[in-house]
Amino acid sequence: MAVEQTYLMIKPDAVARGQVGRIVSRIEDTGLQILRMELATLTAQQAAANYAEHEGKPFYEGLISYITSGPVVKLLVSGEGAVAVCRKLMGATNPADAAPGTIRGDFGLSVDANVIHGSDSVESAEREVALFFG
Ligand code: DAT
Ligand code: MG
Repeated sequence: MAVEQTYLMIKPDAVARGQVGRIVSRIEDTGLQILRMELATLTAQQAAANYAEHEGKPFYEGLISYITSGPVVKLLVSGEGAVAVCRKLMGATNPADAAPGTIRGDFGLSVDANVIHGSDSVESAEREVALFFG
């Protein structure tokens, strides 16, 4: 494995429920390094760019309105195998399927309010880091 960067984002439901500190602790506990961390509300353009692969799907419009509905915490995380380490830490997309001990398994409410986003590949990470941290 190589040192990678990945983009994580704590979603509006988790920010609203006051779960940011506990989620950030789990990221820090992996030993990966947080290089940037920022509270912000996404623009519609940023949301559309981040989720372009899902355009046209039945859940797309709801996803865009949800992710822009309130502040998120944007994170740039770095370390050995950071993309895969973070995907494993997040757990399955649907919290109902996510294992206990994963962020979605422990904090997630539903597939459309599933607490955290994480890049799914090194290529996605490069695009998302550029999109959200320029
Ligand atoms: P992931 O976030 O695990 O990479 P994804 O890229 O397939 O999952 O989907 C992006 C987001 O879209 C996901 O975090 C929540 C939402 N989503 C996915 N499938 C959904 C569905 N069937 N119903 C509602 N929302 C969904
Ligand atoms: Mg995805």
